[in-house]
Amino acid sequence: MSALVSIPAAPFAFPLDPAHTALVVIDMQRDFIEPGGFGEALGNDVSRLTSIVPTVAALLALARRLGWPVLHTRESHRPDLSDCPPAKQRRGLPSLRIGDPGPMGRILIQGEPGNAILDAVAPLPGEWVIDKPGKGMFYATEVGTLLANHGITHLVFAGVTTEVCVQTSMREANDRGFDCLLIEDATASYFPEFKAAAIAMMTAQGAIVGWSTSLAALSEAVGRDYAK
Ligand code: C5J
Repeated sequence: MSALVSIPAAPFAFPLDPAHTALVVIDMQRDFIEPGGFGEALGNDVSRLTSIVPTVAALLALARRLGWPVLHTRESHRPDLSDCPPAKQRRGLPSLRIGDPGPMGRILIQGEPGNAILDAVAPLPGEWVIDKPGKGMFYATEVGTLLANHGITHLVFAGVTTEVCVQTSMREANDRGFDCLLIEDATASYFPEFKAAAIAMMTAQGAIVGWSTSLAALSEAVGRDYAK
């Protein structure tokens, strides 16, 4: 372990190990976030998701400046749906299911326009991009091996949606022994009450799943103690 940086956070200061930290950006995909995509077609108000894009971009810039590895995920399936359990495919609106033609190509299918990450927060060459068939980033992916091979012990989380893929991924990471910090203003839900509840649940009972803080608090602490 290298020198820890104390990040003001809830429920108490997060002990960041900057030399062993990666930024995880969950599912910043056009279909979830852009007006006219799958998320909006399901009846969701996407403005809550679009509003975090500048903050996620600023967080990415910070991580890149600090030299942290960056891992981007996409919720996506193979075109033949062989990695999509029938139980998952049956969910949602009967007229808009995974694999069906949607407003931006086939819904949640790899390579379709809607499945792409937004240009404003797009991966740079060399960053890790993981296609995940589940809500959690460890299920049926190489994420565990990748993080272990790079000695990562601490994860900073951003992305959408807070209570679905972000929370599931954070819980999976917590069970695997990672210390997890969620950046509150770099994550969003279609339902503000679900975002608040997810953060409350994860940080309760002495950080039972992990910690949360703001981008400003993270930025100021690493700027002061680490990134001189
Ligand atoms: C959802 C996600 N909400 N990325 N996916 O279905 O959270």
